[in-house]
Amino acid sequence: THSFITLGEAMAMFVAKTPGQLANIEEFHRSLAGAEVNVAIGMARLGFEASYISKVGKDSFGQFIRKAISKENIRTAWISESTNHATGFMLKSNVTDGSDPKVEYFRKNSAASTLSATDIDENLFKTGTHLHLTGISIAVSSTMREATKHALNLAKEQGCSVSFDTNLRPTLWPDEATMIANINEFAFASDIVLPGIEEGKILAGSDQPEVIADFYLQHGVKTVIVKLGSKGAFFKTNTGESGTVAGFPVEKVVDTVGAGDSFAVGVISALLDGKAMEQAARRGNLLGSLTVQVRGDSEGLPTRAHLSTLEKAV
Ligand code: CKP
Ligand code: MG
Repeated sequence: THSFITLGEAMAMFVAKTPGQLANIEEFHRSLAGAEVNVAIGMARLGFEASYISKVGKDSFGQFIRKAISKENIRTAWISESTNHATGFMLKSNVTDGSDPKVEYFRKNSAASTLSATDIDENLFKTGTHLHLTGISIAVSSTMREATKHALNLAKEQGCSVSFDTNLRPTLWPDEATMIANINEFAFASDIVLPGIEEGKILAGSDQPEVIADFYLQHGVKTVIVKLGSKGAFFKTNTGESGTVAGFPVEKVVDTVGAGDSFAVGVISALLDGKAMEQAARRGNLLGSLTVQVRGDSEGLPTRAHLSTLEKAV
């Protein structure tokens, strides 16, 4: 079996029950958030052995995260506990027009932000097949950035493939130039890079999917998939294969957050299943379309049986 590894910060997420400014919301629904844990959930639901490296606080949010993760059959052995830093959380607004919701983070100096390179167990990578990283982990803190770097190096040493979702979060960076330099450094060192078109504009300086892809391919990346939202995705590989895959029609967009993570699950799982690039991009679109139809980040992610039914239908 293929074993999947990821690293990041999981948070309790409070989603507003009603539309309006977060300051005015009285009722929230709690769920789980964190780009990397979202991907781990998707992979575990599809039957992959998934390991998640993280840190939580010695508090109720930490307990909630641990429980939610073990319920998804993700290995929790690499989730450590901080005794003096609290688990981070976030708020998310409720939108009704399909626009991107507002998010507000309460994660500065969080338990996960104290994760460091010494928390990474080398042995995990000896049996690993694939490592997924995102630009959020490297924005959270310098120690988490070092931990991420260490994981990346171990994965490469052990022959694990590496995917990188650029996931730009400007509010977590001191300035745009620092963000671009750091994100691109990690992207260039990865095998598969998954930027959104808006992210590509900032990182590669072009709004043309192919120019964005070429930018990363020229820096040694093997495969680039540019996410085009409802328009689908553009992929290009270093062997010259390229194409655009249309998005899946969605009746009503409820909440766009988490779509990128679901897209990553589709792509990575399909590649580990031995599918061709075009089918991988198609599965990415399919899973992204499921997630935009629910308010949570991972509630829309399918089991293996559900995915098989959906893929037979298209
Ligand atoms: O790029 P996506 O909308 O797929 O990512 C959403 C996640 O980790 C969400 O779970 C949120 O907690 C975050 O990105 C973040 O830290 O912004
Ligand atoms: Mg994203």
